[in-house]
Amino acid sequence: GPEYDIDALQAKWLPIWDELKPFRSGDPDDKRPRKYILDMFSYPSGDLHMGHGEAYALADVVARYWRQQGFNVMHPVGWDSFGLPAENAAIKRGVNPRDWTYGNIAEQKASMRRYATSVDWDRELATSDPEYYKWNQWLFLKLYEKGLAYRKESWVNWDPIDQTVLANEQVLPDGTSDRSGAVVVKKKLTQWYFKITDYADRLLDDLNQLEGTWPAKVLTMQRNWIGRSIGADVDFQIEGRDEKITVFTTRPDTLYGVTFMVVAPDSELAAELAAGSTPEVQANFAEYLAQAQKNTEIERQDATREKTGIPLRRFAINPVTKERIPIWTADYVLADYGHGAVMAVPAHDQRDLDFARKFELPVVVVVDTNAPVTAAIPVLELDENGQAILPDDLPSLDPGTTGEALHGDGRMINSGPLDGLSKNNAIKRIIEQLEAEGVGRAAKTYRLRDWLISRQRFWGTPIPMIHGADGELVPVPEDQLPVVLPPTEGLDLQPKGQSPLAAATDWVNVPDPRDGSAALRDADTMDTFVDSSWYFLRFLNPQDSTQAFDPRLAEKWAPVDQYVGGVEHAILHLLYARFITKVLFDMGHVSFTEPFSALLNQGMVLSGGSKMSKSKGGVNLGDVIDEFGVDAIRLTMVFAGPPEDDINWEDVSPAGSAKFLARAWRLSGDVTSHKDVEWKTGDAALRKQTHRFLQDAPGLVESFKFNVVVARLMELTNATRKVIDTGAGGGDAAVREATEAITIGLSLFAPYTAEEMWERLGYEPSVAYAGWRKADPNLLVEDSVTAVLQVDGKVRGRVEVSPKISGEDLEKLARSSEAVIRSIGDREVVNVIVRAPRVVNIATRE
Ligand code: ANZ
Repeated sequence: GPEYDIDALQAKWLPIWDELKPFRSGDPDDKRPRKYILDMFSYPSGDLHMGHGEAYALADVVARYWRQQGFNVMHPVGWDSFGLPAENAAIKRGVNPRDWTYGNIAEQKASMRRYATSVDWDRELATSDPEYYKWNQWLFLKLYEKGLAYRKESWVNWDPIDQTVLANEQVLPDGTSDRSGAVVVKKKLTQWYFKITDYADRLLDDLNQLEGTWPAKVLTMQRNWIGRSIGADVDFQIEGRDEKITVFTTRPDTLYGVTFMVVAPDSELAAELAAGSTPEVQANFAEYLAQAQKNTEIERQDATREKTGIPLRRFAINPVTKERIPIWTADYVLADYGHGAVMAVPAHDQRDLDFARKFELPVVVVVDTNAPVTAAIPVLELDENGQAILPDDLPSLDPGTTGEALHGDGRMINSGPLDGLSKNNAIKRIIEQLEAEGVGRAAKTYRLRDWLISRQRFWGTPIPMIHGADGELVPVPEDQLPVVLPPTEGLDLQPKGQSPLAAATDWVNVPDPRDGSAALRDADTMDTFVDSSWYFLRFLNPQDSTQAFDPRLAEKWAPVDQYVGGVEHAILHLLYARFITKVLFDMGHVSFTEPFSALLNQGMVLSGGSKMSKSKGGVNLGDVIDEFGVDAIRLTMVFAGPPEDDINWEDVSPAGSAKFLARAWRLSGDVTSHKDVEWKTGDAALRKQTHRFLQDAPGLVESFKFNVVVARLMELTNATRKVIDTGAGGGDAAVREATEAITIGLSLFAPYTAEEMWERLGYEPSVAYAGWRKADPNLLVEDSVTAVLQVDGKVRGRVEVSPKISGEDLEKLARSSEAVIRSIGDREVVNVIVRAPRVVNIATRE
């Protein structure tokens, strides 16, 4: 017979699907329930790689599954096509970033089409199209109107290789840029920010809604990133300065133990305090600041690093003890956390203690951590006088000597009115006192910083603002959007700390919208994370030139039911998309507050234990597809294990997948019975196995156990083959039934093979329209057991029941048995003993 030829199938079916468009989702009259299934869109920096291959195969199972279950599925695709790689390639190779980007999109698109994910190509979009980025500009203006977009001068993360600022999120834990690998330094610049910190509480609290549908790991990462701390702000009077210094502390209970104060060297406060001090301090300070700025934030927070710092020879007054305490500056205090200053409590904070020991500052214990706070302490032994024998290994309460700060709970000491209280009660009491005296208040602080969105680069969305000659900022009027990027010709794209757009004279010089006078465009472009913060809404009507998205369509389709993508986006992208969604909610544009109801993070495809990438080499997706075919690769991706696990390419067998597909395909050629076969006949065991598969597969898919579904398909294929070869042959109705179930199941993973099988079984394309087959409950009954029904110990009947029958059901059966009813007669039932599934005994009396 004919051979299984995947290349031929690929060539045959792709144009037919193009014609049929079975994955369109836009019909407004479609009455089916809806599902929105989305993969994180791709950055077109080259052809698709193995990671795309995995993510797209997984998301496509979900999309195809819900379609089979009778849903109208939206599964769009697009390109996250602005960003540095295009610009860097342009600089390195002299190509136009536009040509480079759109060339890559064409390449990826061809590969993706061949990969046959069930996407609605009519919804394709690219963020670098003016039709798209116009709406980024609209969004920017809306945020600006609400006071959520603002400019400020501040220390920013500066990538000295790419010559651009980076968001905190783009600085890796080792202090290097996630883009260029350069060691990130600090630079003072005026930049645009989005006020995400206004949303910190909601971004944190709403994570609870995602519990169970987002990976726990991602929820934790988001929570830590937002990093809410609860405590108090305390005001300290400064000698020789009118304004007080406010510090944030999580431990206001330790206020009586404050022995000095520390301000961040790179804070304005430090500069001011130093300036008002001696010339010697001023000189030392300048030197220390320069030193401190060489360190990354990560280094500064490293608890094991030797503490450094200098005294500012200025003094503060402790608001409760009225003691005069020295003010120091040290780089372990960060300028942009809390208020950039700390009240140092060396007895109870390890950083403060390390610092105090190094510079010989006093240590005052204010919490007796040996004093029990609750009754839940070990029972002490008593001596002959009835006195408790204290263990002699109680920890020392002298951190100044031991070097170990006392972190635990205990009873307050040396703390005036707080003495004897537990930590939590002391916190409550002291906050009341501070508030009453007007020198402090309950407060929260977050790790989250405002989102720095401006970039001094070319290939991004121009910021739609104009700088008037009078220094005023004027928004570009909405009817003048989009502000389209100028041509690159004649522009020097080489990074230099200022946007290359500033040199596009014709573009940058504009009339002031207020009076037509000479003005300048803002030359910065937006962080590409702005582009991806709302793209899921643009997919709903990507061609709409009148609005960013249609609120009525958003009402229908959004939020996204299932989002699929890599864990590398666990913080940045997801946080920004959540933020923008809440902003749109507050403006009344959407009625939901979370963009992605469920999230699946696929694992990575590894080669030799490390992530495959263009630079590190490894297996190329196009090559393995050429060798084994699309279906075998897709099947291999889902069969390798649970989706969230990494795949070691050495451990999987695309050749094995191809062999299985050929086996399944061969079944469809061996089925000789007709479509209008008498379904209720044929090999009984095979029918049971088929219906067990139809019953179990949906639950398995919905819990992402795709690999188990594939294993079950393999078993069913083997069983069907056995019946053909040794039993009734291909004419058996059960063989057709099984093969059809296999085809429909396989269409989730191997679309070309399944489509061809469907045709060979005598159906019109496409198998995507086939729908899932319902299992026949009669074929799901397991082998039965005989239960004995007794009355007063005498057997009165027997029934066949499921081995899984509940005691309650068995008792009901017994009580409804005619023989049992007759035997009970008019006697009273006093006791029923049920031992499911074997026996029921009913005891009676007269
Ligand atoms: C006094 C104190 C006593 C503190 C004590 C802790 C323990 P988290 O939990 O991370 O929010 N702090 C405040 N601002 C800081 C800054 N800009 N740079 C470095 N450290 C800063 O940490 C809050 C604690 O970190 C605050 O509470 C403060 O030290 C310090 F037994 O105040 B604590």
